[in-house]
Amino acid sequence: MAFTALLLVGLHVAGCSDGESELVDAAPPEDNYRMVVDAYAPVIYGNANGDNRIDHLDVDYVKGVIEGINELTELSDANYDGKIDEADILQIKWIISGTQTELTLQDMDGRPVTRSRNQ
Ligand SMILES: [Ca+2]
Ligand SMILES: [Ca+2]
Repeated sequence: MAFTALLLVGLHVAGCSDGESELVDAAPPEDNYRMVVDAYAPVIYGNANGDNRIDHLDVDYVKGVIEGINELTELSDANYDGKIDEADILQIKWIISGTQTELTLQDMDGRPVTRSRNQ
């Protein structure tokens, strides 16, 4: 990941140094970097809306799932107990504040792995 990011920075510098950038039609380097970051972002249960951030929007999203307004997503089950309820909202709030005791995320093969805080 670090190598890819460095490569993108290198391309950006090379594109600007001659004044006539040949990368004009390509996506801006910031967007490329964002794509790289997103591709390597860990998949964490609690990122209910799937935007690679865990914040208050996920709390709102899970509330919507419970109320039947939002589509159920796999990552809405923040505590990975197979049901979506208030405990998932609590877990997301704990993740946001950094006080969660357990965190479930997907490994590189997409398998859920639950880690306790002390691991
Ligand atoms: Ca999110
Ligand atoms: Ca749950």
